[in-house]
Amino acid sequence: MQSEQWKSFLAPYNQAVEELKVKLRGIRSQYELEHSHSPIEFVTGRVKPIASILDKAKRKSINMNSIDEEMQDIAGIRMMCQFVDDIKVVVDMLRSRNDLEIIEERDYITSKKDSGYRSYHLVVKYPVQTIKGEQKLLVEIQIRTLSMNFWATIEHSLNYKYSGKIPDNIKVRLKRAAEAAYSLDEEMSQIRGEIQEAHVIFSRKTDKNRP
Ligand code: 0O2
Repeated sequence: MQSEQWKSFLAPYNQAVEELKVKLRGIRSQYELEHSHSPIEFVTGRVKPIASILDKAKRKSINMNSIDEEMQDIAGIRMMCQFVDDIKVVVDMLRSRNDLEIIEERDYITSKKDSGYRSYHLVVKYPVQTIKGEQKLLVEIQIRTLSMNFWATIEHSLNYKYSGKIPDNIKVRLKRAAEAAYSLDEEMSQIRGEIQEAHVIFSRKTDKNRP
């Protein structure tokens, strides 16, 4: 594809990511208005860079003519939660939405990846309105706790640094770190009530100080 072709191919994916970020961040704002615990801490999104699309297509022998069907994460959304239990709440919330259709679910929390990676992945079909009509696109939504995200971000950078060949001794440490991150999640779940009360008190206090 030439540069102009890439631009028009990726434009609806950009639109999907921007729209979903606004919509999903809106859920958090609604919880904040009600001073109740939001299962969503923050939301990020990105369109896969062209180099990564080409690299993945090569790695997985994906035909460029069917890339929109075969590559499910050209558009990607990440939703970060405080607690492991929040992930299920977010997944249920997404299942009940009528602006997207869930195509596939991958639970890397119950069955973590070999690397130690944990996250809940949903592949959804999301309709974007374009000047040429509606276009339904695949979007991958990754839902994870803050500590799963911390681990994944670090591991992703190391993978990049070592071009996918992380030395064995670091791999072992990363697996240990993944378990430590999961223990942190479990500990936090145990004191969830305390943490939530503190949040409510704190958000009321900051609200009072606002004009
Ligand atoms: P990006 O955008 O740089 O994050 P595959 O891509 O082969 O792993 P598949 O079937 O395409 O697998 O989809 P899957 O399993 O849902 O994983 C795709 C994305 O999940 C990856 O995207 C990562 O974001 C994340 N992921 C999966 N496994 C790991 C892992 O072991 N470590 C980390 N840090 N992230 C992981 P990309 O393609 O890496 O791109």
